[in-house]
Amino acid sequence: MAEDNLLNEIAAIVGRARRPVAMTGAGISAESGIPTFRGKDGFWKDEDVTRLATLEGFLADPHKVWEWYDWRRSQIRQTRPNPGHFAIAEHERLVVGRGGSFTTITQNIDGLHAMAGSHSVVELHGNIWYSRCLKACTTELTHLPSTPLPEYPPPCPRCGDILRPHVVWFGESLDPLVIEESLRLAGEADVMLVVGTSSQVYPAAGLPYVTKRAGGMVIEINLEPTELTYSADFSLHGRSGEILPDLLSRAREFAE
Ligand code: BV8
Repeated sequence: MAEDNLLNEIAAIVGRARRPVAMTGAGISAESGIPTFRGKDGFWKDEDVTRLATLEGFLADPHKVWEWYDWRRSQIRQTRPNPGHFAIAEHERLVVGRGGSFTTITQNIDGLHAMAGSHSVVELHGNIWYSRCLKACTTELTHLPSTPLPEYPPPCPRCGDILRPHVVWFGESLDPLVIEESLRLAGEADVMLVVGTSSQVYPAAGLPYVTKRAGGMVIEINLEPTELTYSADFSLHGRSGEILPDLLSRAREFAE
């Protein structure tokens, strides 16, 4: 764990920030028991998940891809937010209560930030509890809260064709409005906390550089160095479920 005076130096910066943003990845949910994308977790039934998480992979075998997503849904269903999620939600309340703004931009599709009480959340890559008609017979989303699903792939309740998970797959563009909002937030942020992401997947991985170019500070929290570490103003190595509660409670001492 970083020594006290470094943590206090960072806490002072975070505590004084009026427009902080948190940008999170799979690592913040790892301590809730949800596997990350890389490393040993990057496979499901010996399938490379980055091949499954593509439109081509889905069209090739909608049943198998839905089986994978529903397995992940069943995993997520058994999890709860961890102290890292709660610390971010608490800090949002503190900053907003002082007249500032705080948004969590997440790459995760598990919904745990909202479950922990975060109100302002931008889900860059969608949400595993929602689906939409593959043929786009409507723009309406279908909420599928229960798991396991009765059948794979689930039918569209409107046209009877098949539903797809409401997530962004590799090779698919993000919702332009979501990109616009996340770029605006990153450009206005005085501090960006980048938590639990390997910083490999774009355009999400580009957001910290937007903050830096606009004069904001980037603080990385990760178990290990990443592609962002060199450019970050500070990099704290350790578990987000331990670092975030400590750092953000110290930040409250410096809040103006
Ligand atoms: C796009 C949702 C424009 C689905 C995800 C070739 C062809 C097509 C596209 C590309 C291409 N080459 C590059 C691209 C762009 C591509 C990309 O960036 N690829 C990478 C791999 C090079 N991006 C895209 O395709 C994006 N769209 O660019 O559109 C376009 C269109 C067509 C053609 C070109 C461009 C869409 C990307 C979105 C993909 N969807 N998820 C689902 O979840 O099923 S991505 C998925 O992986 C996550 O959402 C996340 O974004 C991403 C990375 O995962 P991380 O969150 O970082 O997690 P990871 O496992 O990697 O790392 C965990 C980290 O946590 C580690 O650093 C670890 O140390 C740390 N950690 C672990 N435990 C803890 C911890 N830290 C702290 N505490 C702990 N306890």
